[in-house]
Amino acid sequence: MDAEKLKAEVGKRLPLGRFEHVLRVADEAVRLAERFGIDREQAKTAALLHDVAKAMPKDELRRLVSSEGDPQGVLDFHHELWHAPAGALIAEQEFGIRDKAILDAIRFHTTGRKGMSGLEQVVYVADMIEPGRDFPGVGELREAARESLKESVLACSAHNIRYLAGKRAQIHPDTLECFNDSLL
Ligand code: DGI
Ligand code: FE
Ligand code: FE
Repeated sequence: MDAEKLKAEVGKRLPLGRFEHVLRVADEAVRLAERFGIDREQAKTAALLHDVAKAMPKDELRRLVSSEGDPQGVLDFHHELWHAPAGALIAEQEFGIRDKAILDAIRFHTTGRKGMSGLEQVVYVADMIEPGRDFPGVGELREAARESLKESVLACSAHNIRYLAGKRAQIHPDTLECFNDSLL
């Protein structure tokens, strides 16, 4: 599927505001990919599909994630985490994506994980710093993304953990492992 067709199909599944976020993440992911020597086509495809499951009802997401046995154990955590593995399944089953590297970039875009590939890092960071994001500290995250992908992941991950702890939200092991691993 070419990028224009992919955009149109993703657009059918998302409310306009969310779709616009996806388009900005795709542009940001391509910029980061070019800056850090990651394949731009993989980055674009993964970014366009990263939130493809975001508008699905909770019971549908639960069903999808259960169908593969919930390998990351996200079902015991906040339902915000479910659209990431569900998105990887939709990308594979309904968009015919067979590239495991792209599917993993979708699957781990919310929590991150230890040992992320360059492609996974690009999508994870692009999702947080796309130009429509406006939260305290986003400027520093954008700053880090000018220098180093690894430093960006560390900065984004530290930000997430502070934010989640601040609102007393349960932190998924992959979120913590992403942070710990970025320190190495
Ligand atoms: O889908 P987006 O809104 O573009 O962004 P996202 O997929 O990165 O994150 C969705 C939400 O998930 C965001 O508000 C932060 C939250 N999140 C990330 N890691 C964890 C988490 N929430 C909990 N409870 N635990 C986590 O480990
Ligand atoms: Fe997301
Ligand atoms: Fe997103």
